[in-house]
This record gives sequence, structure tokens and C-alpha cells, in this order.
Amino acid sequence: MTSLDPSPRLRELLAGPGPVLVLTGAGVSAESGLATFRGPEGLWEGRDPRELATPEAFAADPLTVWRFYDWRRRSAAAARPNPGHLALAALEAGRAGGLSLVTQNVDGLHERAGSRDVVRLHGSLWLLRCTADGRESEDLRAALAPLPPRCECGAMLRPGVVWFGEPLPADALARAERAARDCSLALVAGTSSVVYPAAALPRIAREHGAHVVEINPEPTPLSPHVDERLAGPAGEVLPRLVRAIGLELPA
Ligand code: BJW
Repeated sequence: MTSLDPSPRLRELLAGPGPVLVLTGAGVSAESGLATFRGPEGLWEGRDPRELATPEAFAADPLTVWRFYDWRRRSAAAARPNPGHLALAALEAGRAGGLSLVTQNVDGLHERAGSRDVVRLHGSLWLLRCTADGRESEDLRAALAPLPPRCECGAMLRPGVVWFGEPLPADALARAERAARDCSLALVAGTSSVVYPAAALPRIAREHGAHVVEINPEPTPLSPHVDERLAGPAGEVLPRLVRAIGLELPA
């Protein structure tokens, strides 16, 4: 057995009828060519994206923050879902007990891979929010010009994402926490497990008796607290899991 093979317990839970939670992070989109937040590849023009993902950064310099998000939108529009995204869509469609897919990602690649019910904890690159009245609208254009974009009311628009210090969408967080409490298996893929409250979900799942599996080539603060680690790229491990329970993947 290699470290990428699922244990018999994981296979049994995945094939069985019990509820499954999947929590994804930026690493799941890495094989689509999108940069992660942390680590040497996670820098943008010499700046740490975490310093750009705050309301304070936007208030101080909206143009710089908008240039970052415009770049992110262009990168995401040019990217394609990878086998990891496709495997999760196949799991949702083909698994008897369904799947609660909870993502921290804002790139829309799960939806583009065919996942129908995605719980988005940190919003979406494709939502714009009016800074005057908070109303959100979808805008799928890859590039926005001129920057910063403006609402028809004249106020500046901001990206419809969740920055540090901001609350997560209450309905999405409630759904994610319920799924964590109810699941018999939790798969945690491509996240550094340092950003809360998302990072608390695997712990909630384990406290409620779930088998928790981490899929990540690198160890994280969660690693000592999981039942199983599959130390490989999500685009390789997730399709293996899907095939292990006899489901087909699109070619
Ligand atoms: C691969 C791979 C491959 C690579 N396959 N894997 C409790 C304790 C301490 C602090 C807090 C706490 N509760 C709240 C906080 C504060 C804060 C926080 O967590 N801070 C910590 C960092 C210390 N949290 C918040 O502020 C949150 N808000 C909040 O709690 O509000 C409370 C409130 C209530 C009421 C009123 C007001 C407030 C909000 C957090 C928002 C996070 N936002 C961002 C930006 C989103 C928009 C955007 O995308 O630009 O979300 S920051 C960034 O981090 C982004 C990500 O979703 C998030 C997580 O990152 P992720 O996905 O884990 O990516 P990486 O890069 O960190 O990791 C990638 C991993 O992939 C690595 O491990 C690689 O090894 C791996 N990998 N290739 C598999 N092929």
C-alpha cells in the first residue's frame, strides 16, 4: 500500500450511505495553475496576498487591492477544473449518501467542474458588492475596466469575498458546521488549516465521531489530529478515491 491508497475504513465509509463532508482549500486549484496563498509560490508581485485580503488594505489603497483581484479573476477565468475538481463532482453525483462540499476557494472551479451544491465560506471572485448599500451582483467578465469598478449608484464596488476580520456568510457557515457535526467521513483537501472558522470544521467532525482524512502533500497543523493522511496532490488522490468505490470519471 502506498501513502496515496485509501485505507479499507475510508473506502467503506466512502462507498457507504453515511454523510460525507469535503472541505477544500487553495491547494485543490493548484493543479489548475492557480497560486495558493501561503508558501513561496503564494506571492503576488512581491507582496503577501494575505496583506491584500483585508478591509484595511482596501480602505487604504482600493486600486492596489482591485488590481490583485482583477489578476485573480483573469487567472481563474483562464484556468480549467482539474481531475480533483472533477472527482468531487463525480462523487456528489454518484455517491448514494451525497456529499457536502464546503470550499474556502473563491475561483468557481468546483461549480465549473459540475458540482451542483457548493457551500462557499469565503464568497466568490465573481460577485461584486456595492460599498454603499452592500448589494451583491454577479459579474463574470474576466477583466474589469476601469479599476476600481463602480456601482450604477456611483459608489465603489468591492470584491464579494470574505477578508480577515469579516464575518463569514451566516447561512454558509451554519450549513458547513451542520455538515461537520453530521458526517461520518470528512475529507480535508488542499488547505493549510490555519484560517478560522474553516479550520475548526475537521475538529468538529472528529469530535462528533467522524473519520477525518487529510489530503495534502505537506503536513499542516491539522495533521496530528487526523485519522488518515494521503500525502499527495488532490488531483491525483481524489480521482483514486472515486475509482476505488467504482465510480466513473469523465475522460
Ligand atoms: C495542495 C496541493 C495539491 C498545494 N493538492 N494540496 C481563531 C483562532 C485564531 C484566529 C482566528 C480565529 N477565529 C478567527 C480568527 C481570525 C482570522 C484567522 O483565521 N486568522 C488566522 C490566520 C490566525 N479569521 C477571520 O478573520 C475570518 N473571519 C472571522 O473569523 O470573523 C469573525 C467575525 C464575527 C463577527 C463579526 C466580525 C468578525 C475570515 C477569514 C477570511 C479569509 N479570507 C481569505 C481571502 C478570501 C478572498 C480571496 O481569496 O482573496 O481566504 S485569506 C485566504 O486564506 C483565503 C483562503 O480561503 C484562506 C485559507 O487558505 P487555504 O485555502 O488553506 O490556502 P493556503 O495557501 O494557506 O494553503 C494551501 C495548501 O494546499 C497548503 O497546505 C499546500 O501544502 C496545499 N497544496 N498544492 C493538495 N496539489
